[in-house]
Amino acid sequence: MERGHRVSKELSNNTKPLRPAVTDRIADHQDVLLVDDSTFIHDLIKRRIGTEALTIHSAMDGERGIAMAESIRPALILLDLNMPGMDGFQALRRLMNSPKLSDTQVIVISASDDTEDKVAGLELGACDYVTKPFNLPELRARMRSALRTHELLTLLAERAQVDGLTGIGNRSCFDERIDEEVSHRIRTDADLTIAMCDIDLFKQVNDTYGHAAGDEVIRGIAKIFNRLLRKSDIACRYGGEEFAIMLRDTCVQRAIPVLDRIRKQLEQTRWPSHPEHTVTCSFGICDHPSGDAKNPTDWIKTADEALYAAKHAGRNRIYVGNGSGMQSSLKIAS
Ligand code: GH3
Ligand code: MG
Ligand code: MG
Repeated sequence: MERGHRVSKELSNNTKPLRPAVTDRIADHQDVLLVDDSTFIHDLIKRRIGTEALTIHSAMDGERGIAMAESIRPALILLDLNMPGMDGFQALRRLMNSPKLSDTQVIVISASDDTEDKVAGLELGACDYVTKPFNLPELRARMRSALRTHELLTLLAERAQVDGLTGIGNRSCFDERIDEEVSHRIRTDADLTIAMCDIDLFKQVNDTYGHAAGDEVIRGIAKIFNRLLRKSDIACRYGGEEFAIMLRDTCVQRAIPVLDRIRKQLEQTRWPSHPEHTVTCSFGICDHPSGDAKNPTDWIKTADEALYAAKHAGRNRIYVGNGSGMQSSLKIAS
């Protein structure tokens, strides 16, 4: 509530408060980028609209505006149409095509009252069009509306990456993060360990104690990951009873004891619905992928093959797969 009220107050003194559900989500601080060749407009907007909660960044032309937008990733861009060099329409087209700016809202601000310009701006993807000279309360209200849309899009994107049962990341989250981490590793030669983890004989838990008891185990394992992994590590629910784990800046030799602590913790966990029935997990670690080290799919494939070998060898153990295939996997623990 607090945060939203602050933004709504900052943006407008006498407009209606935001709806509560949205209000709760308005971020503490928002970045707005103004792209305009007039220093007068920059002064006016900075003085009358910029606040502690709303930082106004300035770019004087389209080219610079695009570069700043991609580095700041503002919630909102106020974009002039008539600028020397690249005009506002060209800039708008480029901003709309930038994957980094998919949630960024753009309001065109232009002296042109021409319907064709308005239609073109909106059709290119601007969320609004305000004519100059603008009325400040009206501009504030329109900015507030655009910032609310940005907030909702961000919230939707976040929710789409969270697993509903456990609250940890889902498959889509993992797929995105592994792409980033594998590229980072290639660029910097940083250590990276990828592991897959699958609950052993989980079907028995569901069949014997019911689906709700099975769900409790899945949730419990996610909590163990949260507790025993570092903040920088990423554990996601990869599918049904399978988890994928990324240990950043961690070589396999360091990752093994971490995962083994999780394995042992699970072995010792007593579940409220079936204290007599222990649940275990098998782990497969990718040391070096057997295929292309640049390809995240090959990292997962190698970890999966190691997991399969761990299952085959009797479950509740950790296997490591490397470029030479499964024959060279080490049995780490059982
Ligand atoms: P293994 O050790 O070989 O992995 O045996 P398993 O029994 O764990 O493997 P199997 O693939 O035969 O069964 C997995 C079970 O996991 C079947 C499926 O119903 C259950 N499962 C998948 N997702 C969920 C879920 O969200 N909740 C519950 N309760 N069960 C789930
Ligand atoms: Mg299983
Ligand atoms: Mg399975």
